[in-house]
Amino acid sequence: MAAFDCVIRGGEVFVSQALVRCDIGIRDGRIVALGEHLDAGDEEIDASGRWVLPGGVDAHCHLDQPMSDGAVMADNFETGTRSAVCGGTTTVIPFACQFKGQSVWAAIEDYHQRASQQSYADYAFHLIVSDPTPTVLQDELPRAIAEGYTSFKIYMTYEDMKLNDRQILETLMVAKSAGAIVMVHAENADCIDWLTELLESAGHTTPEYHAKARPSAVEREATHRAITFSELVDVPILIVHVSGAEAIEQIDWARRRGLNIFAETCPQYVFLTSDHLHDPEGCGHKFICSPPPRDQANQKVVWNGLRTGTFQVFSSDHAPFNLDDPKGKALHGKNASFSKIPNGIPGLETRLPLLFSAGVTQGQLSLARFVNLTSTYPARLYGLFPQKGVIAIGADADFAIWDPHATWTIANADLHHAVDYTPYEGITVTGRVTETVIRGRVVQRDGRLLVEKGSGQFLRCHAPDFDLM
Ligand code: DUC
Ligand code: ZN
Ligand code: ZN
Repeated sequence: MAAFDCVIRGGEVFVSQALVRCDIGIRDGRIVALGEHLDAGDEEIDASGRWVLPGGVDAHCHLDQPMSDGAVMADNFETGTRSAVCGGTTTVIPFACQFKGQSVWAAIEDYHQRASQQSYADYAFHLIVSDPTPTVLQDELPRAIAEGYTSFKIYMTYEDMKLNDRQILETLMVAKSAGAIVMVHAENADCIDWLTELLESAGHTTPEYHAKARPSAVEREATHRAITFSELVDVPILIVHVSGAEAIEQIDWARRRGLNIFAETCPQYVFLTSDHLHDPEGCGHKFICSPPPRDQANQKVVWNGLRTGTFQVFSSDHAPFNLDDPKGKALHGKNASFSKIPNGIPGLETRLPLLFSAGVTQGQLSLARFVNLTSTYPARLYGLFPQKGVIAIGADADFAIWDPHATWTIANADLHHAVDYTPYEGITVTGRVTETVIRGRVVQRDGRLLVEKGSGQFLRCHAPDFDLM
């Protein structure tokens, strides 16, 4: 019998925050040896000339999420996670969304059915809390947290989701007492509604007005308010999809005051600008997401935040809607006002290569920062570490094996999601994940799936680790 089920040999492996040349011995899906000249495995993977990094953890993506307006996401768990693993992501954390009037457990059960036997990647769930009734607060959430759903997202905007200030405070209290992390979508709903009405009544309905209806000030105000609630309740929070300088200023200010505020940003805030919404060929709806992409000056500030530690998490916020689909971006017709276009863009497969290329290859980010932002810190914050997010003895054998020198051009035709476009079409990147390994099994090689759907496992999350720095 061979010493290992699998040995990954000859690569440069990311261990203890740096690349070292060593072999990896895997048994029963976990890393059991790191060293030179390991004995043979039943299976051998030759990683020479390549970098072996922890598999990516995409901690913010929407898959098969029912929408209250009737829109239908293009990706389910099969197609979304197929795309994720082909981009080097081995764990996804999508959302089980509670609709108003629904119990949290009904939402959790629904999402288990959607994911069961479908996923290529391992997966956990965040909850979306849209109806914090006394039963939800006193009974359902504490029980859900105890059973491994230790993070939930709340919204300060979107009619069907938003909580008022009192509800936010009460939800934060539950997170504090039961040991969860709350992710906050920070945009001021009334300001957006008011601006939208003004713009639409003046006849301004094309996609570029989406950004004008959701300017930085509405994000700044809500970010500040969320920080204030976190301070009052004395519980850490994470601000999701931070788009630019004004929200960053609030987050940095809060940290200087000693508050434990975490922050996430996404590819759309460093690779897109609001100019993309202004498309003379009428394709601006491709780029409608909230908060909207800002301008180049804001992109620079977000890059700076990625480099210097404002951000702990870099997620895709994959929210996939087809363009020419009456259930997708064209839900209300191709010429509908910006306010009627489903929000969200795809990005599960392109998240890692985009950041690797513009960050690591081009010298804007250290490799350690890249790995922390895309794998280790999300695993820690969301209670999956050290099973996920690290290459260490005892951790799951989840790897993205990179050719750091491969140069390629992103084309939707080559991606593995079920969405009919990518907002990153035509961008040339250097660095490509050639193989993805989950619990010791090669799940994709050069874009070819080697396992059946359903090989991904559900993960229960532990308490968040707030001690990242
Ligand atoms: N904004 C969100 O808050 N969620 C999904 C997509 C989007 O654009
Ligand atoms: Zn959001
Ligand atoms: Zn989202």
